[in-house]
Amino acid sequence: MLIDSEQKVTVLGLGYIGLPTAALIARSGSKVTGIDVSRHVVDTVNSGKVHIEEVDLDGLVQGVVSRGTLVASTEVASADVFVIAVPTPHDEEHRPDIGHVLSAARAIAPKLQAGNLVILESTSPVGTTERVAALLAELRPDLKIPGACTGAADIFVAYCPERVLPGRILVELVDNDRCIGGITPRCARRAMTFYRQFVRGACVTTSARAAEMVKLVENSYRDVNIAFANELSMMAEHMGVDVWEVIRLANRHPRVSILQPGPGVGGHCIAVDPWFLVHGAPDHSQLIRTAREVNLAKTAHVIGAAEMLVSQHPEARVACLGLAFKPNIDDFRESPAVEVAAALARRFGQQIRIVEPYARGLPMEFAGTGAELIDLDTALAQCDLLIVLVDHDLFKSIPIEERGDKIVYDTRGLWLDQPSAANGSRLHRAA
Ligand code: SAJ
Repeated sequence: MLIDSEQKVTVLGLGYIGLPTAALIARSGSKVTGIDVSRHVVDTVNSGKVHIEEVDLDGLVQGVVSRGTLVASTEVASADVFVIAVPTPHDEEHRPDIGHVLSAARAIAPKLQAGNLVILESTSPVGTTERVAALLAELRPDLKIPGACTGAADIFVAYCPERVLPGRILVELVDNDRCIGGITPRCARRAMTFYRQFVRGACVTTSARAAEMVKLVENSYRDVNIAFANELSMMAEHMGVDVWEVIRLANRHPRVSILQPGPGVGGHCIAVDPWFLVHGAPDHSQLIRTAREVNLAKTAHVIGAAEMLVSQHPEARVACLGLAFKPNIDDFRESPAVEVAAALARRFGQQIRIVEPYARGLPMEFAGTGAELIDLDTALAQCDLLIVLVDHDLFKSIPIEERGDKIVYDTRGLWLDQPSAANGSRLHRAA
């Protein structure tokens, strides 16, 4: 990999993507300034520490900060390359909000010089990079901005989505292929040269609009496929069939690969990004919209089934196993497990205990409910009813001897050797 050690890079937004990206670029030799609106985040990074949990990130940040190749600031300074990695939230109606992206563009505009490269990495509705370029053109009429000028532009503007999996961010930032969309082909080529400095995966160029859509399509593809599995699980339960067995057998077909049902889809990407596509083309997105609705309905279905089970066993001590949005991580944002457990806690109060090896305390959703956080050994010793919400390795490893005498509602298909109080043929115990 070719490294330009004189290159100055500014990364705007020091969150789950921005901080690891800034640290990796700094490790590859460039001088990096990480910008964040939060003074706390800036101070934490400048002291060589991290404010987010991610495998190996603490050591990497400590190293690049102590070598002086990464510094954090609340003020944008001039640079050769600007990378925008700020959040793109959505409102109650799931409409995307690109306000932070446009604010970042406004902060960059006064610092821009001919030859600069501006890259948007935030997950964005199709057309956002063009809006960024248009805004820069409006704020800097002295510069020729791509898309808003004839002939060769003075700066380069491109879109390059991240596609990393939480828990593997540092590995995947380097190894995954990157899809790089330029406002013009020249912009894409310039951005590709930048990424090749620290990415080992292939860097493939396209237009900015196509790259924006690629990111949304990847997560929508996964959402639609999880919705298929979740719909099967509700259908199989209704028909008295074990969905896990059906999926396992169907997946023996060489061209079938069904994903796993669960209590719904969590996290801040797969449950959100499909709406960006739906809002971009509302009359042409029936399947993607319906998939979202099926995945939301699955959470409501699990809450209903769990509530019925607990009310059928008023004397039982209940343990909900897991709160994270997926296995083996400490991220509880948009987690269906939190939604289910908190609904039970609100209705049944002290009857509900929570086991979450990755939590130090219960999230605010449980405030005032009387539910208690306990460890796994205590739950196995004291509880009669187990509701499996997350497939943490720790739960997978519980042998049948320690749970065989309990009533189980297994939403993840974790313990296939034990009847479950839902999911079709393993229904006997709740009946
Ligand atoms: N899930 C199921 N059944 C499955 C697989 C997943 O119910 O068979 C659920 C999980 O339990 C979880 C949710 O889906 O609640 C999402 O988990 P995930 O591991 O599928 O994905 P994320 O949200 O951690 O990361 C995704 C990834 N996108 C794709 O796999 C297409 C990642 O590569 C993206 O970078 C990330 O979104 C992002 O930042 O957009």
